Amino acid sequence: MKFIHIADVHLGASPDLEYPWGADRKQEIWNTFGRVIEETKREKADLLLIAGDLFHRQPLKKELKEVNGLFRSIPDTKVVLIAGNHDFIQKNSNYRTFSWASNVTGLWGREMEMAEFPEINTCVYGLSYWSREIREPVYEGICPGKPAGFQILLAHGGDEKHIPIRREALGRLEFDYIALGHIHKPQVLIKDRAAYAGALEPIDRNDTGPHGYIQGEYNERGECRIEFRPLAARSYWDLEVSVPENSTWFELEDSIKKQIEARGSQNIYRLTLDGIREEGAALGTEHLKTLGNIVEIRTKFREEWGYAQLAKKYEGTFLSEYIRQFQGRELNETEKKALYYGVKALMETRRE
Ligand SMILES: [Mn+2]
Repeated sequence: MKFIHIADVHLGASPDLEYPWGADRKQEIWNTFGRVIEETKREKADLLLIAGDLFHRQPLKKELKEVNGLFRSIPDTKVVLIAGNHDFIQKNSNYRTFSWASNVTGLWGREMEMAEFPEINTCVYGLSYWSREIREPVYEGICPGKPAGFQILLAHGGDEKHIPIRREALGRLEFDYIALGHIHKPQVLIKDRAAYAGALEPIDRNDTGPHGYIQGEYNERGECRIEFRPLAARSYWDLEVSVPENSTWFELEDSIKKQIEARGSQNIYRLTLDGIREEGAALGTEHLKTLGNIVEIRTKFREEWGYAQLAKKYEGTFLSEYIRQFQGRELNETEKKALYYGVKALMETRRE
């Protein structure tokens, strides 16, 4: 029995809208979901598990029509899904009233339900969110009703407001596999037994690293094996560039460009400049954002060049006096330049 486990697709989300690449993100999330369906077909998976938050908010009818069309295109695969905290079941939820293709099972109840698939000797258990938050650890102590076959729990949560999940408690549950959603970072909680597939596409800049889906197989000997497969169109990465002491601004730009090229120019970067001089940061880190998909820039200043340190080091001199005039308030661009060039001039006279 072969299965594919995805979670937190967040269809309808548009991350990074204020950035140039943001215009494509909404469509990319839909496209990657489409590619999962293709993978399911190519792998001839028996089961597609969707562990909540397929949608970023309440799904519209026309959106469900698209999703259902994709599900209908894989008639040999059973699709089982639950609603998470983002797409929770509201009074008039389209999830419940929609007429789904015959291979689709939604476990929409607020209490645990079971879907049985005798042809693949498998049962899938799960419940849906009926509110934005569930603070009770509702998965603790539940047990599968059927002793034989492959028993799967489809679960969503893992923080204090969204069904707290303790790893030890999960370990005691008698399921063969627990397909988890809600935490966006893909991670295995118990080897080959419980895992978060992670968000299919990263949804915000904190979802760093690879994203994709989990593929699993359950054999006749009752053994389960899972593996993570990256599929996302882009990922967020932390990029730390150390700035050599005597490097020029052009060399710095060049080095950033090369590193972005090497790690994939489609990816989105959180850039940290380590050892940059304070005046460099004042003069143009914003401009660096044009070198690639850079979502934020952090600076770690070179110790000996921090203005505060300089003022302390040269206490009682004109240099220190000069720096203090600019301290303790927000500086405008002209003032930043005045501070920089002033300090530069005073430092140079000191050396003579
Ligand atoms: Mn969630």
